[in-house]
Amino acid sequence: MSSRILTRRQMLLRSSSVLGTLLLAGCDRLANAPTFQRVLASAEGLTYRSQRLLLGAGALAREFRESDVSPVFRSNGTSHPDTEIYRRLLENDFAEYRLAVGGLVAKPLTLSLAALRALPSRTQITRHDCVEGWSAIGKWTGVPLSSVLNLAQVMPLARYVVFHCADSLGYSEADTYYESIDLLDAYHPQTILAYDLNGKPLPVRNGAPLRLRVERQLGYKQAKYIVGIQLVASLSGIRGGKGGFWEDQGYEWYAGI
Ligand SMILES: Nc1nc2c(c(=O)[nH]1)N[C@H]1C(S)=C(S)[C@@H](COP(=O)(O)O)O[C@H]1N2
Ligand SMILES: [Mo]
Repeated sequence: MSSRILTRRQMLLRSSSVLGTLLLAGCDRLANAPTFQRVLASAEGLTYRSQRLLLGAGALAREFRESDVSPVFRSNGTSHPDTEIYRRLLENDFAEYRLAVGGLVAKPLTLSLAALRALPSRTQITRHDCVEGWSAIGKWTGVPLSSVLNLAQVMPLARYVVFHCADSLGYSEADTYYESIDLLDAYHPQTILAYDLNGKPLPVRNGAPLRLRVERQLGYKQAKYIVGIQLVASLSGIRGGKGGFWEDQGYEWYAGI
């Protein structure tokens, strides 16, 4: 590469020596090599580690100005959950809503919306990128996930945060949406449990009453309709074992932008 200006993808590829060697060696012969599939399977892990190395664990996603906010923040996936649990919560305008925080924590919590709103908040204007090819800029207000985790006192064995949602995209009501992130993203300053969009309570279509914003990852990681947060040591025991509703269908778990 002669150009001094590297794209981020080139940098990521360069920084992963295994993948770099593979690319230089030419693909035809390698496609038949028995280890090739295994290396491909680990390429996602390489991207994840390379991105962390290059961008740093604490690097911030870009934030925008008020004037950049999209006039309409469209909805994707579930836009109106039709599960029994959600119908009941919506009936009373979320007065009975409680966020349950459990798993590997010393102090399991149940938090009402009032309790969440009473905690120090953070507001950020960020761009949401969906794999289906659309983006939107929104102003999100919520409580940093780190504050909630600190209240619950995360135990040393915990490595991932799992978000359980109230909507089902599957064939049964039990097949609810879920997502997960690691603790690096969980404690990142821009990772918030958002309750407001553009200065108003979240509309149902955008995840009322509480949704995740984890700004360095793609749209499907931004879990809506969160009712439970679970700290775990491994994702293998949860549902399909891949860490999320779409991940269980083959999407990548680390969806870095
Ligand atoms: N609970 C839940 N969260 C979800 C989804 C969903 O269907 N259910 N869809 C995901 C996808 S693919 C995207 S792009 C965003 C869409 O968020 P929006 O509806 O606010 O645009 O939510 C993500 N989080
Ligand atoms: Mo998406």
